[in-house]
Amino acid sequence: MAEIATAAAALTRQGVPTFGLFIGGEWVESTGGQTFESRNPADRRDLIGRFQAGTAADAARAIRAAETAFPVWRAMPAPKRGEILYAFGQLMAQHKERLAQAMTREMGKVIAEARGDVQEGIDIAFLMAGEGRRMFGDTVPSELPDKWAMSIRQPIGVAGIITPWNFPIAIPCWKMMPALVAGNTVVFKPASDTPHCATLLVELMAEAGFPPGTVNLVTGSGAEVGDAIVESPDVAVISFTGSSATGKHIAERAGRRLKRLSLELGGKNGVVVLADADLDLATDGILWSAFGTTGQRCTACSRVIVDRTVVDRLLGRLETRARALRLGSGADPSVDVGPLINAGAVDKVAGYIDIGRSEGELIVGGERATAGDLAHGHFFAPTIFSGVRPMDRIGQEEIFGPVLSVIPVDGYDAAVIALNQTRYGLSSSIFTSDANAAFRAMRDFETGIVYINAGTTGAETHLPFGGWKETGNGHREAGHAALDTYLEWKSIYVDFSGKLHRAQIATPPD
Ligand code: UN1
Repeated sequence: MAEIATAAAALTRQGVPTFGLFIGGEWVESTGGQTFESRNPADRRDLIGRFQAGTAADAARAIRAAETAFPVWRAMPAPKRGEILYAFGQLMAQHKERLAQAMTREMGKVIAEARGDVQEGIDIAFLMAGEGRRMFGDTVPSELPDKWAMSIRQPIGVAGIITPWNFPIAIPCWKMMPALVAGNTVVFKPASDTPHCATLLVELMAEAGFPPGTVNLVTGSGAEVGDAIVESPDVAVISFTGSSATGKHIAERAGRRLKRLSLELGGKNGVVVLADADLDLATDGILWSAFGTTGQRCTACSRVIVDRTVVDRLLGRLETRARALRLGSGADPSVDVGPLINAGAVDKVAGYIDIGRSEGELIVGGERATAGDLAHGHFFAPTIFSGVRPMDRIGQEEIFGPVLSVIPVDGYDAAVIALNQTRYGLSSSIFTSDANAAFRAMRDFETGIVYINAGTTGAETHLPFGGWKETGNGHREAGHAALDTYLEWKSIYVDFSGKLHRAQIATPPD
């Protein structure tokens, strides 16, 4: 295919595009000589290409290249670094359709959502380009006469960027853009389900003018490449988005080295529907956030906590609309729900259906979708359980698929307790026409993101993104808050009195 006959695919063998690692500005083979395949989850017969199964030695090479590039990159004025980010944003905008098509083919999300994913990458590139002209420190009065006090922010060093497959363009950009504008250099390890998206992204970064070694790409497994990045004493900061289990594994290793670490992990996001809600609007918001991206968003709604007096009316609407959703290849613009990412994801969702049958009542879905061409992909019917109790497993555990649990409660106070009764805290929402209830929710919901009269997805890149409790470890992506992960503070005191000044102790007499 013409669109993948690119620099990265220069290693093509026997007609199958074979993509390289990107180290020190060059596309190279892994020292281990092994490759792995990437296939279309909507049709497993469609082979996208072969990718390098990177090794710990490849990671070490990439880290060395990033270390070598660091002094020059950090010395470039931040506004100039920002100009390269801006050029990269423009290139992404120019290639938006090509990137979106490649994403739908490799990851499966429907094409309109893939375009949105690329757009989030463009948005953060432009936002962070502007941060190159801000990156504020503080200038404050000193407590002593003839003394200047200020703080500035400086890059940390090499950033290890480990990303998931569900937002294969947006999330790498959320992490790499702030890391780079801050003056760090990057070693990027993408998920093994979406190496092609990562490769296309890095190709555009090279074209935009990021100097050799500033951005390095190492595809391969978490156990081999990811661990090597996390364990390396030469990587100063790690940013990871993915499962809680992997997050804990990384946190233990990074913690032993006192390494800075930003984690974005699981979610069990809930929508509260009060008795006075607009039920048609609530239905739209719930369906979009539960079954969009086939439920494979950190922000996906997987619990509806609804006032018992309206549960039947809401369920009726949800059931009718869920039955009408069209499954298929996301490349077809009339399709609503694409495939799950891989066979493991299908097995995991199927396992939760068995659990759900014993805990609640299955209203719709509950099985693999295999009719016609769907048999070639990883499809699962949108599923709704009713009568779920807050502490049931399907009401507590992250499923990361198209499975929605409906939990009836009595009134606002019971809804808040149910909503907060989870170890996660990423996103939440409330549908109500009562302004007082909306303001209570803004105060009471224990999540990093709260929506009023909208579903749980749709975060914009200029506000902080991240979760409370076990969803993360207190850091945020997006917004200027993202810079906190990638910058060190330096406080500077300039004494122009010509005398010894002793802070917190009286100034000596003249
Ligand atoms: C994620 O699933 O990790 O708010 C990111 C949203 C998107 C980002 C989701 N803007 O759903």
